[in-house]
Amino acid sequence: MSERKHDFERASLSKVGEHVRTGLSPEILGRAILENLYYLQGRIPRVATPNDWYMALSYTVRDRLLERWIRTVESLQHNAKAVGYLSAEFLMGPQLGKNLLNLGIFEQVQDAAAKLGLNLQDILEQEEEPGLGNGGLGRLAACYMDSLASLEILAIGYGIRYEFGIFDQEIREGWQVELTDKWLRLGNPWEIPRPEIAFPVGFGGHTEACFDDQGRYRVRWIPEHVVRGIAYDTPVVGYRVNTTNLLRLWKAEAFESFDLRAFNMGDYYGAVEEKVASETLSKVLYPNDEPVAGKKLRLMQQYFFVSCSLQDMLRILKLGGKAPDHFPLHFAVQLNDTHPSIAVPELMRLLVDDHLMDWDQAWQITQKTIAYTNHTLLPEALEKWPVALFRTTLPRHLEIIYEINRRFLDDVRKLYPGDEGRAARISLIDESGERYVRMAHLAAVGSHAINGVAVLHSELLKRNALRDFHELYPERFFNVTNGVTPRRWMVLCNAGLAALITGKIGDRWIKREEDLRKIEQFADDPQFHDEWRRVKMNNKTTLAAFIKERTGLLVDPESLFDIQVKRIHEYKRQHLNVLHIITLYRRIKRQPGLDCPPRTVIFGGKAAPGYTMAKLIIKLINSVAEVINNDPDMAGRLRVVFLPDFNVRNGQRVYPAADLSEQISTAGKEASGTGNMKFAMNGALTIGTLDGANIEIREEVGEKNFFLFGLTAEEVTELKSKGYNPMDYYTSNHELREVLDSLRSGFFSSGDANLFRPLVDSLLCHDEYMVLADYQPYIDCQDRVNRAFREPDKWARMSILNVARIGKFSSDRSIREYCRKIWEVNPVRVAID
Ligand code: NBG
Repeated sequence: MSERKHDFERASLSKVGEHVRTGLSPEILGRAILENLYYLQGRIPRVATPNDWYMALSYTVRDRLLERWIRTVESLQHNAKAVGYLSAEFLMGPQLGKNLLNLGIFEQVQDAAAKLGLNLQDILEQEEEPGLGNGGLGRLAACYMDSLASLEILAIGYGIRYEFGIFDQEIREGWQVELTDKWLRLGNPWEIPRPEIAFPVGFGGHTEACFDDQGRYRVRWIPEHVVRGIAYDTPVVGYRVNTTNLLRLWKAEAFESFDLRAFNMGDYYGAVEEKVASETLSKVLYPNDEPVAGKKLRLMQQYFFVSCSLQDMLRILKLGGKAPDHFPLHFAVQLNDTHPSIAVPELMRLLVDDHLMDWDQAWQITQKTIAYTNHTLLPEALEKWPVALFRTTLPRHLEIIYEINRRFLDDVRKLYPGDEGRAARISLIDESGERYVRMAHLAAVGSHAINGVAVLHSELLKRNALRDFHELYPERFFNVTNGVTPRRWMVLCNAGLAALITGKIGDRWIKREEDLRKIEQFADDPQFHDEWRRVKMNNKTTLAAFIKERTGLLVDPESLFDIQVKRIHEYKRQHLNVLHIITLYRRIKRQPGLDCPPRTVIFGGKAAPGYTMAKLIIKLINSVAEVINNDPDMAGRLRVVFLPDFNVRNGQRVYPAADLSEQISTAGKEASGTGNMKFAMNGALTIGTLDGANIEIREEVGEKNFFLFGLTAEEVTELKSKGYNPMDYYTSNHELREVLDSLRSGFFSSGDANLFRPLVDSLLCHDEYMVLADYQPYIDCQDRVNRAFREPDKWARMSILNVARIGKFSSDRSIREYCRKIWEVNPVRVAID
């Protein structure tokens, strides 16, 4: 009936021409914007605010996504196999520009806006980006959503609709100050709330065992309280295809608007408190880089979104008339790190307790369905939850975990009789002191596939963190090197470069990354060099203006833009970069005629609020900047900038303007990195260590086109085991000693000799990340950079070759690998009649 009505509407509409909700001509778009302004914002143009226009335009674009979206969801319900991507973070970035690009209506909308006297660029600026992630991991999930849709793979991204995303960063007197991110304040035109798609999620309470009337052993969980997860859906349209997938984020609400029982007893406020407590669940994103302590709310968040998501997949299965044992035929569930690994016992619980399936069958289904991606080797970041906390929060899940573990350890002991050391190491429960549930082990047992995110990382995973698992199940281990979407990270953020490339080789490269190779033939073409440099200069000029606006500092676009943007962390070694800056500063002071190109060193990145050392590194950068930028001897030679509030939007301004990309983590510590790929895609040359995906980038672009320095991962381990003494480097390296002494003397802190003491002491006493060992090789490598920058043709050639050979790092390639190696899903063409 509703189908017929739909058809009727279409037929009648086609007679009158374009529909105001779907038409794509500038005239119709313009009319649609005005209608939405009036009917959805309740405004007329004369009094409309910039946000009103942004909302009106966004609804206009969303209207144009809806038919594609509805058709895609239909395909899902017809049981084509889909990916369920479970991630506690989705760092989606601004949506409007990306949707215009993927729909192919950028120009039309620009025209329509112009006819209304509006500037599209200003409207784009208006959007508050959904910062529902910390950094690489969350942004990876967003790039994967873009590629999944663009490759016509059906997928649902499942996560949490945090009311407050990652904090906004301000710099006051050189220190980071965190401000709450109120991204929903002015409304979010992209999401559609689905109050009827809601699931109960229990917490606490106890379990009761019994035998049912057929004599089967059953367990009932009686939770102490129950919250409700409501779906909020955002469409994710692929590039120039119909496929429009779902990003389904869960918001927590109280189960009833208020507890009637409490209300009747006169405890109105008690009932409201319950409501408030339930809603706290999806209030705020936890910043990472803090030791994963027993934060109960965080565990509750993880269980909350995982339970809703699995219940939702079971619902979709049922809609298609399929029994729960069809789960792995219709969904490939990917765990983005261990944050969603509670999915293993939760799927078991749903199948065994709710659907009355027997254990063995449920276990088979669980393992066939789930796969796990590891994103870090840092021991302090490997999640573990105190057993005691688990017992009070998720008592039934703890029982299930114990049962999984009992069976698992039985198998292990059969294979390695008498090897109790191994059993203790591999157990899901860490019993060496206070007892903990090891979430990575839980994810590994419950999955049919385990992967790292770059070749080196996957190897180290097998060799160290999951060694025992690898010995047991070598066939479960894979590597899928990360990638980033060229739509956002080239076409959208670097229109000049994209136009230049497309002018030479056509635009197929936007979907077929291997096509980029075709620009290699222009690597020695002087005219192409000129155009290439002109694009870069334009981007640098734009960034310079932005730096002026945000920091008040004037920087010269002719200087070498040397950029490090990423989370602030000791292993990423922003402080090594600072040691180079101070070295350069001292050299120029000592020898004013020193021949080196002018440099602007730019930093950006947030520090976790509880990570004192990272915050001190931000202060250090700003203090050094203060001295250098105010020293007349440095004019035209050296500038240092800390660009506050690095996020997706600012990233789009930064990557296209870089000459040099700093990827200088201690080898073996950065799982992959993805900023490294974004820089290279935009023609920056990398100075980097053999870490994460740097290794593969260097392999692809050619070692001559990459500035390599530093210890290898093996050398790091070896040096550590031999006994690393940072003091040796301090005493034997005169220049390094002076640099560190200048920090200790208070020279960069207005005479306060104590300010940077914790940092210098940590370098001299432990130097966990081997900054001092890599200091001299880094400085020497920077000298090579200086020499190369002096030869513009050589530099342009290297830059062109970086872009021409970077195709591998498109997230389309990563997603194709996941589809083939792990998910066994195929593209489905979504038809629109
Ligand atoms: C991060 C790694 C990065 C990697 C991204 C995406 C976590 C836990 N890990 O190196 O540090 O690029 O994940 O895989 O955020």
